Amino acid sequence: MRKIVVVVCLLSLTFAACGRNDRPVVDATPEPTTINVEAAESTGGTYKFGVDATAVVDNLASVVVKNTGAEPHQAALLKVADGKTIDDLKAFLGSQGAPAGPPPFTVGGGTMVVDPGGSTTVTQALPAGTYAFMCFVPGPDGAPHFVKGMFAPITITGNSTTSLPLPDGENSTATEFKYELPSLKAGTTVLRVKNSGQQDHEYQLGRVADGKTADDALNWLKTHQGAPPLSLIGGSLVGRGGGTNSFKLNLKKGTYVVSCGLPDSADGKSHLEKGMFQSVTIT
Ligand SMILES: [Cu+2]
Repeated sequence: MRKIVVVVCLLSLTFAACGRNDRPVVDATPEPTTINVEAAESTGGTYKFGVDATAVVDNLASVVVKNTGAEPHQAALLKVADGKTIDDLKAFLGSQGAPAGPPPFTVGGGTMVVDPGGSTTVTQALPAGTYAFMCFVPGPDGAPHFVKGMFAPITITGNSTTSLPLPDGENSTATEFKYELPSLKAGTTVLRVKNSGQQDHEYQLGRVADGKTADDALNWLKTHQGAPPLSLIGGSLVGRGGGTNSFKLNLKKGTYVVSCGLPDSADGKSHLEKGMFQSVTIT
């Protein structure tokens, strides 16, 4: 069989057209494995992820989140710390007040919030370990969706590298307490986001509604009062210590914003309050 493949490659006079198995091993770039996550409410006030979790080859994954529900959802990824379990993670998240000891998890990436009917994809390294997809969006009663069932463990085998090659694209960074954005144009763009700070950060993207401004979006993100003047279009969660991931955007003319709502590790104030918000106008 291999002989036939090689002959076809030679005949086509372009090795690029052949599958990756035919390339020399030194040039092998892993193709991300797709993990589809469907997020929706179901009957009886429960919230569910449908995770199509096949084995992740080469520890590089594209997490594709489709929101088929009626509320905004995300699929953040928390990675259970070495020596800890999913039950330790649940116990920590369910404890009241300040839990004792260090958190039994690190931020493993995943997506930020996408509005109903929307979809967002994050491509990232997934080092071997136990993870949980979680949605932190509050429901009508204020409790986060993960408490109501939007919590899906996933085990990744393989190696533990975090330095896998991501798709080519424009680089952007998140740090305390600001973003650096490349110049962006209308059309399809791949953003590669790196956390160069000391704390975990969100890279929540929103598109400001026509007739509204970036200030309107900032005020709403701080207060959540009234109808949202922006649509939430996804983005990624990037862990401290160099967390990196990438996602594809289809930008149209208009104003977009990126923001982080995580609490500061020192004083508990939201990173948004500390200035972690930036707008960009696409012309
Ligand atoms: Cu932040």
